[in-house]
Amino acid sequence: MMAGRNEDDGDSSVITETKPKTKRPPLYKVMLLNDDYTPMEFVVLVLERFFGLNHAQAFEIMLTVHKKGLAVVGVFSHEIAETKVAQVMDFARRHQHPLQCTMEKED
Ligand code: TYC
Repeated sequence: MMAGRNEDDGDSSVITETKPKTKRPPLYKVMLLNDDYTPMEFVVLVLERFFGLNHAQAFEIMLTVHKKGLAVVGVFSHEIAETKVAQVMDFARRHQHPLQCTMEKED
């Protein structure tokens, strides 16, 4: 390279900011919905079995759903969230309880 002959003379600069875009996969909230028929103890069992909560945590979240109508019980990748929803819905259906579990993309 010859001295003093750089192509960029600095007169007009084009700044192309490239953000370090590290794309993380979107996360999904898994929610339980309240209903009038599913027994409280069944919901507690679901939370212990499929979401790894201890009895006290499970009871607390069950009560939140009971009082508020719904609650987020966990946040997962799309595939894991789908599996959790399917497991809960299948378990509830097999026990003939109307318990509903849904997922929603996190903002
Ligand atoms: N509301 C139910 C009852 O009184 C209990 C319940 C809690 C049901 C949470 C569903 O997601 C639920 N037996």
